[in-house]
Amino acid sequence: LYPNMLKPLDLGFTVLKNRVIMGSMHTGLEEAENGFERMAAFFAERARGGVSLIVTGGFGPNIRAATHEHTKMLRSEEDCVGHRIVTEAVHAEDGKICLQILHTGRYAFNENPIAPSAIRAPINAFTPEAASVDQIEEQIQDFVRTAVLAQKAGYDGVEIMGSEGYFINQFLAKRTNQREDEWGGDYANRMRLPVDIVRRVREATGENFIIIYRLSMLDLVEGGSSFDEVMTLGKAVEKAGATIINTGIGWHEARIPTIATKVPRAAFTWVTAKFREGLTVPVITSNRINTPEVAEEVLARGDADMVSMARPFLADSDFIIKAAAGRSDEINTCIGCNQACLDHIFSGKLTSCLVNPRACHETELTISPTNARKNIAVVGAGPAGLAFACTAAERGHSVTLFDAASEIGGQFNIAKQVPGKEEFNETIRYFSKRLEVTGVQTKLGVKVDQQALNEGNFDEVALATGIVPRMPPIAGIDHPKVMSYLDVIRDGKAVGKKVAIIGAGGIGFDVAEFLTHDSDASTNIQTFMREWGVDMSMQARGGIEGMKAELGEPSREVYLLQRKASKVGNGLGKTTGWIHRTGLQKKGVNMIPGCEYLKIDDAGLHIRVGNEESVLDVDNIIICAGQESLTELSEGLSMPYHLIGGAHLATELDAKRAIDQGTRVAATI
Ligand code: FMN
Repeated sequence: LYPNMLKPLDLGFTVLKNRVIMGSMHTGLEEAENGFERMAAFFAERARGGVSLIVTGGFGPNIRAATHEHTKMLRSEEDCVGHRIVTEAVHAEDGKICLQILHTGRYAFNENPIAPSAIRAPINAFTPEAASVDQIEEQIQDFVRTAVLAQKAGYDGVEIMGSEGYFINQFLAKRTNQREDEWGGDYANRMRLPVDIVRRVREATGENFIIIYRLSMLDLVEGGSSFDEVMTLGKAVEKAGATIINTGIGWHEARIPTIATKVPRAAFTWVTAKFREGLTVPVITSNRINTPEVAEEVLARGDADMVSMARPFLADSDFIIKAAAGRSDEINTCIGCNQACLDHIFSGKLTSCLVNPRACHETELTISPTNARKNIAVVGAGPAGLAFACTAAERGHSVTLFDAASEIGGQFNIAKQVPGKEEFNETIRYFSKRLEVTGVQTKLGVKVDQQALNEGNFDEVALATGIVPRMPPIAGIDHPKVMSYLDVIRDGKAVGKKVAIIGAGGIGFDVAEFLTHDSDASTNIQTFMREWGVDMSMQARGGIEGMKAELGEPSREVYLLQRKASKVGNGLGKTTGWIHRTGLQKKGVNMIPGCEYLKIDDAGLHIRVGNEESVLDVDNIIICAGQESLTELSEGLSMPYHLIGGAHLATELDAKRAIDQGTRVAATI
């Protein structure tokens, strides 16, 4: 099974037990109360699950270099005490762990960032100070000090973060480095900083310490590195003493998706493959590798020596042991949604995972065997009902799951049909296997009523009956042109060439995507790169300079309307909203905020925006104006019940809340 993925890698002074590292993620546990204990539990669970090497989230080498002013650091012998809790916990599980040193440079969210030149980043409000020569020396010393302390704290190595547009990357690229001294100008000067850092960290930590250098192989910004420069840097970093080189793709300010669910699996391993040809140290590839099959394929093809998976280890800590035991179908697969990980981090919340609410909550959300076995009915096999049923059954309860539909998944069956959301299939696959493993009795195609529940000898009931789409009170809403999103996506009803969508929340965006999408960009790497204007021949600087995005003519004319006056798509995910907006804009979708719906008739949809009235002469009007909870079963039940998921709250369809709530309620009954 997976011979390439599970093959050990001998680094000379130490052996990694397989070819998978858990990629760096700053989760917010670093700064949380009892953060070290919680990080220890989080990482130890992953080490127990078989990953060969873990990289921590980024830690700043000094306060100006850290992401925030309150970011945790490793600056003194005293700080080692906390870190030792983490390293000891990982070692106790036969794992290895490296500390990532991340200097944010001009990306720091504090008032006085420091960078090669005083050029503000488009994604930051603060303009950095250009570092003096002495200050550059101090930054290097701080990298070295952090590495030495990491070694003292028991880490097996460090990862030096040189990609994603952070400090080191800022020195490398002309875009951000306009210095005229020995740290700027030609490439030999611009790459002096990373090479010096690696060399001096190696000198200070000795031979038997892992140094991973995360190298930006494709900047995806104008004025980024050329591929020749990337190769030159790779060779220099290797010579300076790096043990392993890891792949970084895209600066944070880049406007090309690199990790969202729309990005095809393993979309960027061709870059690492090209890079690897010129090097001798092991090379790691990264981004959107989320199943053992994909990891194996990437390694078998020789694209890299190792793969990094970050979010897949939020989704499932036991990824490796399940794969090794031939139980890949039990893996909870990362769907690349970013809704509970990256979106949380960028809004100051603790990371978790939409498909696994225990991620980063290991000490707080425990699922332990029950000592009072109950007979439980769950009505509705959508995300909330599935999470509840499996968790309750895993704890030892006797669980029967009913759904009127002939398949499990609820609204996930709608989501999975939206182009770019194919990954939702994996969540349904995971749950169908987990129902089997945990022994839930599943009764599909069965519509239960109160009587059946009351007579069924159940101690408790979980009502996860979901929602119905809300029909807004617009004159003419019964017109044959009008459809609900379920008509369109679930039932595949024919839709005309000119369409108005009422409601621009997540579902409105999904429907617009569904109606305008006619390529395989979310599964075909070549199409994806063509549509986003990425050069696969390695000629363009930064991978994009001078490139044009190539898209076919849109197949439909679509209006995406909302009542609110704010920007259309404002409520979408913090780290993915721009991708959805840009994608639809490229397809010519007209987004109209502040829209009042007057009436619907044969002429189309009559609207008023400000004082202007107009008629959109559309063939169809699709309603995505929210939904209402289905709760009628709750009346007249003779036993305690729990309302979960959309049946509990229907404001927006929210799988993250549904799975979290289903799991938490089931963990406590
Ligand atoms: N990469 C870093 O190099 N340093 C970080 O501190 C870091 N923090 C992250 C935090 C979160 C919540 C996530 C989701 C990603 C973070 N990353 C960070 C990027 C990941 O290392 C990785 O490159 C990215 O998630 C793509 O890989 P994946 O598809 O396997 O998740």
